[in-house]
Amino acid sequence: MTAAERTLVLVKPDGVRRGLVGEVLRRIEAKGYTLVALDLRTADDDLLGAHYAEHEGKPFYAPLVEFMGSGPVAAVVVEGHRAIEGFRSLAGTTDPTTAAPGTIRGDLGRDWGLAVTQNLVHGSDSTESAAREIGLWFPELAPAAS
Ligand code: RTP
Ligand code: MG
Repeated sequence: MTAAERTLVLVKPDGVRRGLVGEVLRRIEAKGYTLVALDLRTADDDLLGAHYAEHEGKPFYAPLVEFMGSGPVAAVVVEGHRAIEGFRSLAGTTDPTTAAPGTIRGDLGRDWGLAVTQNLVHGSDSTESAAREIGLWFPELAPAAS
């Protein structure tokens, strides 16, 4: 028996502006995962810098941080067996133009000709990044130090 996992999902500012929070949550719940935390907030540069530290120095970093701070995001902690991999599969690949139909990005996203790839959602990509990201966005959920 494997342990249930938690992953951090963000509905990015483009998804919130387009009124797609409910649609994203519907897909997560319909898949059978559980929502364990949910918060709508506009992230500051400190939080976004920590969240996207792995991308610092890349050409898309500055426009990405600017975009992600341009309005509220819905931050969600999602739980279930293999939820990290499962949500990445629901989200589809990074580029919404070529993401498979049936996925969130493939069904609902497109290229708007903007400076940064606006692709509606974020999902943690490993157990390590999920723990790190949940600690950043929901410090009250961080596991107690042993
Ligand atoms: P995410 O972290 O948002 O779940 O997306 P991801 O794993 O599919 O993509 P990642 O490589 O981690 O990149 C983070 C976000 O940066 C923007 N991006 N733009 N070449 C580009 O213009 C480019 N590459 C990445 C996207 O918003 C991507 O989701
Ligand atoms: Mg990523």
